[in-house]
Amino acid sequence: MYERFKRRSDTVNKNRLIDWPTFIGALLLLLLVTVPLMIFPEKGEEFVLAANDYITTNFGVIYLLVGLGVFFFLLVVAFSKNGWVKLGDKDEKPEFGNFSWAAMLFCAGIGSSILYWGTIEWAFYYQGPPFGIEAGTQEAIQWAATYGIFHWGPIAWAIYTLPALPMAYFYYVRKKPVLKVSEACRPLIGRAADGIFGKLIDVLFMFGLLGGAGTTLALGTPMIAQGIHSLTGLPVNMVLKTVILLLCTVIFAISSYTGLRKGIKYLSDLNLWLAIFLLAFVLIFGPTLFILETTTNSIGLLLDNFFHMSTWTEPFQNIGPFEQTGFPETWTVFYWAWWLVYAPFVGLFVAKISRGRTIRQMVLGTMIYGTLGCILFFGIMGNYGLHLQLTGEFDVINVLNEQGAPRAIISIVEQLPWSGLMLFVFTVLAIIFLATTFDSSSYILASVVQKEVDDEPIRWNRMFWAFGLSFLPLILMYIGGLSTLQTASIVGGFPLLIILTMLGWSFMRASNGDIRASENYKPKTINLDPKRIRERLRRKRKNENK
Ligand code: NM2
Repeated sequence: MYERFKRRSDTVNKNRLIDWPTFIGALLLLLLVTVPLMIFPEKGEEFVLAANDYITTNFGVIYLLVGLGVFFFLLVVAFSKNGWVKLGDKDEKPEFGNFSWAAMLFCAGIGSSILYWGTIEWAFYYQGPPFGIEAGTQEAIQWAATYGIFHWGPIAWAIYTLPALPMAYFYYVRKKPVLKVSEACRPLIGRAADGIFGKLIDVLFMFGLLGGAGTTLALGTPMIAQGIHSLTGLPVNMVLKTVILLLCTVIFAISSYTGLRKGIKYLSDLNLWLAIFLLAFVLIFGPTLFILETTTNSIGLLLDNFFHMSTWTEPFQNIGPFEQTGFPETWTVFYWAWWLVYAPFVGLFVAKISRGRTIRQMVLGTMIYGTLGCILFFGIMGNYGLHLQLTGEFDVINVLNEQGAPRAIISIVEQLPWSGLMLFVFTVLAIIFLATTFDSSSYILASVVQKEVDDEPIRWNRMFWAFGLSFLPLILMYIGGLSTLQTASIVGGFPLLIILTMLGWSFMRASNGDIRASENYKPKTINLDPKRIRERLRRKRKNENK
């Protein structure tokens, strides 16, 4: 009896931890956006597309500048005194080993989209190259193999890493048991973090993430469906897509339910091993030399042109004889916006798993492991497809243009030796990649709607957001509004540009202040005394004359 009573009162006590205004605010905002889209899909789509056009055209340059700025900022943080600060107590060892840490961070931040774009992105650039280069030329092909790596490279990972700084700092150094974006802005906005402004920041972040996850599902589900169709012959229809979505949801719900140290960790490790197997197989049994050469060449091209690519705005578009390709808006700006809506979530997650590391280890680890992982996917999967195209073994571009990207991706995998097995591995990997992104997002969404997160967010709360994450895309998939939601999330993520800047600023303010106040702080400036210098020189001359 007492036990039952105690359990009930524990639950009631735990429920007090829920931050209801944020919880309900996020739900309301979502309904506010999705219900009109359900009732007026066409008008809604028109409006969202126009808003997207307006933002990417007029503010595209800001996205590019923020991307580059964040990259430099993180390098400065990593190599300055701020980077040496330990996230945790003095003698604390990292909570997770390097492999699991890298696996978790990669699998949280990267979903099935890497299998999608990693395999096919080159084909889009092949046909629509950047910098006004003619399509199909050797130069265009080199860029086709390179641009994907840039869009999934150091700047993209820097956007992911920045929010982790203040969040990890407040959680493990200042020991505030709150995992929220608003909390990380506190040094800048003060008490407003507890008020309506703070709630708005959290709700906006949640809205962006739910929409960004919608984009992931919109890309991942048809690709998995194509894989299952090729494996089993089942027709690709709504029923199959719904079953896939539900299956993924069940997997990531279980993973999220069992928590960080069990489900999320094991699924991430499995994810990484399977990915290593796929990549090694394609590298060994595919055109190994071509893959190595093209990837190496792409890395060089990228390093040579890093600044050009990160600042290319296509400035003379539509002026005089110059035609607009829209490349920067369609690709780079879209990508930065997509990484941005995921960034606070990945930041919160990276922060949570980084106990016992220094800030410098966290920052460089995320940027380096993340970029390397993406290079592997784009270099191996992408160049395998490119090789099929160039040798004429398989006309990827034709399938892409005639039957769409999911079919083209699966057809590329079907060209591998032991195609049945490899298709199976690819499809399972896509499902797990999806699940590992969604288990950590539901974990983080649950943390944000709690006033405090003791060790892990409350279980029913984690479950609620796990199902919430796929419920909305599911409905939108039926009425055909999913692509509108994607665009809406990119538009909705616009305020995150400001929030990101606030997060960086807030970290610097807090950490600089704390470092200065700490006992073993030594100021870096040396004030030289001219009198003493003159004295020293005089003595030296005297000695020499002797
Ligand atoms: N990013 C990395 O769909 C996914 O793979 C999740 C996508 C932002 C482009 C993240």
